[in-house]
Amino acid sequence: MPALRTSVPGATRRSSRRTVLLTGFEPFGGDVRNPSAEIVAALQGRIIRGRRVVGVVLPCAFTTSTATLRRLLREHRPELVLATGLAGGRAGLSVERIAINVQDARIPDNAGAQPIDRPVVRGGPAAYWSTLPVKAIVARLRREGLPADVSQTAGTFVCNHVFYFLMHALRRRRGVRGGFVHVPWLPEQAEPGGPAMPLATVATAIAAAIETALTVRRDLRTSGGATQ
Ligand code: PCA
Repeated sequence: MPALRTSVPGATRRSSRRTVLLTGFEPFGGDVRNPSAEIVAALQGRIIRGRRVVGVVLPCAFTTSTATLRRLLREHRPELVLATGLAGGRAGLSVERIAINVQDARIPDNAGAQPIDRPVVRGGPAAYWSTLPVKAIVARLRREGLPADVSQTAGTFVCNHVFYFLMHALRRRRGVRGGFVHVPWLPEQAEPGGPAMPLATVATAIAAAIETALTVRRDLRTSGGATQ
């Protein structure tokens, strides 16, 4: 683990790389709840390995989500950023491997925007890798009995948009890690018997993911691939 910096030029002591920024999203697409917003509330202020979690719920809108994220990065200068969102229908946690430079919205966002085949960042690379140890996170969650997989796509809606923007923003901030985890529906939202995970379980999993990202420098070389 690199030595913690105790001061950052222009930053206050409070914000000197002792912060984990955790984001979730407000409900969207007609849902009244979004578990990712509730995780943020559950973990707000939690101390994990000496770092304080700052939790923020982002608007589920292309323009304002990333404007908010840009401001948060400047304000908090976090050492780690974990963005989360809902992927209804998935049975476990999806630790996202890659963000792609496209917006292709199947439904309008909460501001009514529905971009089709537009870049997140004009002229940006096609994709960015997560800089989290994705396989170590999956392994840790599974060890704790929590269903989790490496996911090869975060979609093309607002979650992928925020994920790509985040990795673009962090591309030159050495030592600052970032990534994205999709979470399942809450049992109250899912079809009876359908894939879902209780809020307390998801919050435990996200805290474990943060801890792993703070402590595991080199990712595992285990299979996390998919045949389709
Ligand atoms: N899930 C959506 C956007 C907000 C959220 O929680 C997505 O996967 O893009």
